[in-house]
Amino acid sequence: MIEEAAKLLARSRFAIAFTGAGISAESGVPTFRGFNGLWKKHRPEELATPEAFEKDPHLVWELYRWRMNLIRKARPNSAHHALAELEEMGILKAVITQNVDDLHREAGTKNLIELHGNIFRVRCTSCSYRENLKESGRLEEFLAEKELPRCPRCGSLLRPDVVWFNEPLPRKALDEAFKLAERADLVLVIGTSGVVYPAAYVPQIVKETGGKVIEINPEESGITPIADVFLRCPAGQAMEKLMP
Ligand code: BJW
Ligand code: ZN
Repeated sequence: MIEEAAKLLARSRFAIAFTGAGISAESGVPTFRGFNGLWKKHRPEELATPEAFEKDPHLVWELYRWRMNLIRKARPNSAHHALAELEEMGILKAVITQNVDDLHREAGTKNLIELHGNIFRVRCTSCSYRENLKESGRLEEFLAEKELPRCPRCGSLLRPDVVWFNEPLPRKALDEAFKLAERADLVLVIGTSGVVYPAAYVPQIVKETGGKVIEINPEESGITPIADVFLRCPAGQAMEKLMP
């Protein structure tokens, strides 16, 4: 199986990667669903919604501050590094991620498309104010604060700049992801349950337009039925073996 996948990768002319929470599991970031899929005992479908935020912004911010704090201490693992290396080698053209954890960027991936936003960015619920807390150097201060975060420009409530259920994905990122999927002759699908749309269309588009699908996941997922090669193992282990 690994040999077959390595052959497909070596022969591909336009490969992309599509990643989910499972690629960061070995970095200590909990996934949303499945084994180890604890999101502080809450279902993402219940709390990752604009309705939950409206009803109880304290609870949602408590959870996001907890996750920000956990994620900022996490380091990219061998799978993130392998993808950055494949890009450097000219084999991989882009990484399309559903993750908000910034670990692909930390690993050095340049052409990164974030479909569900980034946990280190906040934005105002009223005006156009946006801030990347890592870049502004305000992350420590932000995490130490217990009060609801307010917009420095207009005083309204700030929210995480991520995509919750029933919210549209960032237009430019989604268009770009679909275009890349149409062009790709191979997609490496790593660590996603493949049940959240429209993101999950990415590997489907690759398949429908004649490309190959290699899936890496210790469990079967929504993508497994269309996978040409299914590597049933953790991301780090599989990527180390796959590297040319
Ligand atoms: C390992 C591993 C190891 C473990 N190595 N692997 C079409 C059909 C059906 C439904 C819909 C549809 N279109 C839209 C919908 C509705 C909805 C949806 O998809 N619902 C389904 C769940 C039923 N979609 C939406 O609401 C989206 N918005 C939308 O469609 O808007 C339309 C609109 C248009 C115009 C105006 C208004 C609206 C938005 C979806 C947003 C998802 N947001 C979240 C939270 C992000 C913020 C945050 O992180 O805080 O995104 S939810 C959560 O799920 C997160 C993830 O990115 C996403 C996907 O999860 P992922 O990454 O797959 O993680 P897991 O935990 O599910 O899986 C981990 C996998 O790793 C497992 O398989 C493990 O086995 C594996 N694994 N260890 C490799 N070591
Ligand atoms: Zn504002």
